[in-house]
Amino acid sequence: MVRNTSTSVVTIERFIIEQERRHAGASGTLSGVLSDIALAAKMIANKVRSAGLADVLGSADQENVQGETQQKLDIIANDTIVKAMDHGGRLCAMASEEVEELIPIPDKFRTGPYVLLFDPLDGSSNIDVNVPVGTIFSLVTKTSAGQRGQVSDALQPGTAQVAAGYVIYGSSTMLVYTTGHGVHGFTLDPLLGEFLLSHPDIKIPEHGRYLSVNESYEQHWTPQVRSLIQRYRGLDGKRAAMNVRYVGSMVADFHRNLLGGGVFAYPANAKSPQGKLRLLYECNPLAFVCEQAGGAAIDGRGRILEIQPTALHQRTPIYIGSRADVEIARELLTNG
Ligand code: AHM
Ligand code: MG
Repeated sequence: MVRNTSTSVVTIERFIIEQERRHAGASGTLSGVLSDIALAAKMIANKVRSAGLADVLGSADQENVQGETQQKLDIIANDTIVKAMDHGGRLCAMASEEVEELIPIPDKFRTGPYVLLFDPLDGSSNIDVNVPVGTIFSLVTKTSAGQRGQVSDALQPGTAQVAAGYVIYGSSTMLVYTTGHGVHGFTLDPLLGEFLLSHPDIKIPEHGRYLSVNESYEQHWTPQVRSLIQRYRGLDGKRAAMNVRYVGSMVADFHRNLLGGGVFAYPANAKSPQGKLRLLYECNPLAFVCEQAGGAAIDGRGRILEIQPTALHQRTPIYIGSRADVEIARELLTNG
C-alpha cells in the first residue's frame, strides 16, 4: 500500500497571505502585523526555553502598574514585542500589561492604522517552576484623527478587534489566532524555526470536561458563584461533575479547554471585586478567539466583548469556554 504523503506543509506566513487574498481590498498591513507578532513569539520562545540557562530567572526587583513584582522575562518579552513591532509603519500605538501608559511609536518611525494591546508573558509567576506561560494579543483600528494613537483608540470594546490570539510556550510553542474567520493554530517547528499549520479551524466542544478555577478564593465568593462552581462540580446532583484542572496560567488553562472543552472562570470576589484579569489584553482577545471557535465568554452577566472599557488596565470577572457551560454561568449568576 502506498502511504498518502500529499499533506501540504503550510507556514504561518503562507497561511496569512492566502487568507488575505480571499478578502478583496486587504492592504497587507494586517498580514504584516501578524507576521511581526509571529517573529516576536519565536524570539520570546527562545528566551523562555533557555530561561534557566541564561540566568534570566527570578524577580527584576521592580513593580509593574498592578503592584506585582515583574519577572525579568516579563520585561524581556515586553521589550521584544515593542522592538519587533514599533518600526513597521503598521501601528499607531501599543499598550502592554507591563507599561502604565500607552506606548507611543517613536517619532522617527512611520505609523499605521492599528493599536496593538498585549500581555507579553501571561502566567509569569510560573516561570521559575517550568510551567507553561503565554503571550496574549489584541489588535484594534485607530478611530481618532491624526497619525499617532491616543488612549481612546485603545479603549474600544472587544467587538472592535480585527485580530487576536495567543502564543503558548508549553511542551511545544503554539500560536493561535483569529481575524474573525475562524481560529487557526500553528506549532513551532524548532528545527525549521517556522510556525506550521497544525490546528486548522479549531472548534471548542459544545459541552466540556474541564473546569478551571482557583477554588482557594471560595470563602470570598458570592453565594451565586459558590452555587455555580458546585453545579460544575456535580455537587448539587444536577449535572455530571467536571474535571478540575487549574494551571494558574490563563493561556494554558484556556488552551486546554479550547481543545478539550470546558470552562475557565476567574470570578469577582470580596477581595477583588473586579476579579484579577485584564479586559483589554487578556479577556477580550481570548473571548474573540473563543467565540470564533463556537464558544462564549461573559463577565457573569453580559458578553465580555461588549464591555465598554474606561481604563487601559481595567479588570473584569470572566467565565469563558464551551457555550453550554458558559450558559449555565449566565443563568445562575443572573437569576441567582
Ligand atoms: P499575570 O498576567 O500577572 O501573569 O496574571 C494573570 C494570571 C493568569 O494567567 C492566571 O489565570 C491567573 O493570573 C492566576 O491567578 P491566581 O493565582 O489568583 O489564581
Ligand atoms: Mg502577565
